[in-house]
Amino acid sequence: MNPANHCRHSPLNSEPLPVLRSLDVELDPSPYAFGFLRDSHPGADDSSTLKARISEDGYLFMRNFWDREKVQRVRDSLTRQLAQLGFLSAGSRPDEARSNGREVGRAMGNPLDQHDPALRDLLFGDRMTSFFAEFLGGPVRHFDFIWFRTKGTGLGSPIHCDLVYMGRGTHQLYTAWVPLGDIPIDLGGLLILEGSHHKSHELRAYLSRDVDAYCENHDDAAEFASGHKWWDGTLSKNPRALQQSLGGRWLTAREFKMGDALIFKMTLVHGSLDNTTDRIRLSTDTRYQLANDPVDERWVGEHPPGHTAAMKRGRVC
Ligand SMILES: O=C(O)CCC(=O)C(=O)O
Ligand SMILES: [Fe+2]
Repeated sequence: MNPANHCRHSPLNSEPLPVLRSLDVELDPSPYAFGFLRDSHPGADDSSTLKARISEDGYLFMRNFWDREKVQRVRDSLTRQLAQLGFLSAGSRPDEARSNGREVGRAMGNPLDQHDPALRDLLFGDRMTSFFAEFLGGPVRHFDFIWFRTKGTGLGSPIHCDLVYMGRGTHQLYTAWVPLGDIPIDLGGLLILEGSHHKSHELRAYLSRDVDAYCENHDDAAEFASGHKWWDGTLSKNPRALQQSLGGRWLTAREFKMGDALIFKMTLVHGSLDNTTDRIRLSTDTRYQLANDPVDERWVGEHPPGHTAAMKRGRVC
């Protein structure tokens, strides 16, 4: 590698940034194409300030939303599971989450325990529920399904908006992305495309889709209905080209910390940075809405059906 190419100086901050890639595509580090998330301050800010902030930014980045110790207990439980299930490098400390190269699995079919009490208490306990009750102005409910991200060395998540996976109930639904460990930039944290929640008109064809819907009058309808074929919800395979065409900067944090929470809207474009370390990036994402609003049936109940065949919907198109 050319050493001159290895690090770039971001004009936004004097610390050098490594070359950043998402989906193996090098991001443009210039100040009009890349930057950092801005902090919000729940507690200091009232709910009307937070509402104004989320309509402006599409997200709320809340540092120290929980005590580190509370999140550490969840991490301990999950890294213990990863060790027991044989995903960690022999002789390493579980807390390092050092991968032995075996892939843990994507959000669907991830082997970590959805019912872990410490995890559920963190994500669905009083702190989170009262935050959303205040923010949304009424009693709230959450989706029961928890999306685990256990990403070892390699590519980040596909670029997408959450709406295409969970838009069958209210669209006044929010994602909470929660780092379960400190996530320095080389471990591949979340990437958000600035201002993209204001681009719903440009993205209308994409946003009107549903990953479990298919055209029943097409030749391959039976394969879609059974789940043998599917559209995976990807908006773009090229984050650099998308940023150029849609505008806004790709935003992330130099380091997400245990205790932070990032809350964002269904129509905000996001993905994640590639993980260039040998450690597993651990995080979850979960969803919250007003309890009285309609809910997407795929994600609630004791065993949420998710993207199973029973949830496929055919229509003439
Ligand atoms: O953590 C990731 O890589 C993706 C997370 C995500 O898509 C989400 O929080 O909605
Ligand atoms: Fe997402």
